[in-house]
Amino acid sequence: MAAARRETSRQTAGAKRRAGRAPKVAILMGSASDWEVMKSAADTLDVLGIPHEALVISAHRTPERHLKFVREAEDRGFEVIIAGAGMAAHLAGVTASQTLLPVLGVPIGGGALGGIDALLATVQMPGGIPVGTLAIGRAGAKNAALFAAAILARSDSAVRDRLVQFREAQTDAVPERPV
Ligand code: AIR
Repeated sequence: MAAARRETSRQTAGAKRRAGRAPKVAILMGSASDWEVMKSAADTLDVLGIPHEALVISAHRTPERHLKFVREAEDRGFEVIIAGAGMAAHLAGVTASQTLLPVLGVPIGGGALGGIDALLATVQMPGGIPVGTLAIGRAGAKNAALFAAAILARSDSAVRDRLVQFREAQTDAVPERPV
């Protein structure tokens, strides 16, 4: 039964990939409590029309789920991985250690140290395994999505066009004077 379900979901993933709708960006988060912040990444990818998949995967609490995901990620058609976690945030670094896909880390704020703990855990990677680290919290999640879009735009002119439109709309939305 479980094997049949796995087979069906593999076939569905294959069909989506052929139809060009397979998720290109994975949004990982260490806890469902991170979704409030990481939703900014998903919303931004939606605006840019980039298919994505959000998953709760903890390097500490669900290590086997993590390993399975990261080992299959490239074959499943993901091109960029965004990883958001708080506190002792090892998710982005451990993910980067298991894949050649670009990994963008988002430190989640809150907790006793206000996100500085997650920022340092994410940004202070030893030389050899890179994680592109963004700002703490929602701005970081949004920018991780824009960074992912910029990576995809190198080989996808439709994404590049939508990124240009996004920048233009953003500029137009800034008033010349405070209201
Ligand atoms: N976390 C979960 N597993 C490993 C880590 N570092 C992080 C989550 C979340 C924080 O721990 O990313 O930001 C607190 O999780 P929770 O589930 O207690 O709210």
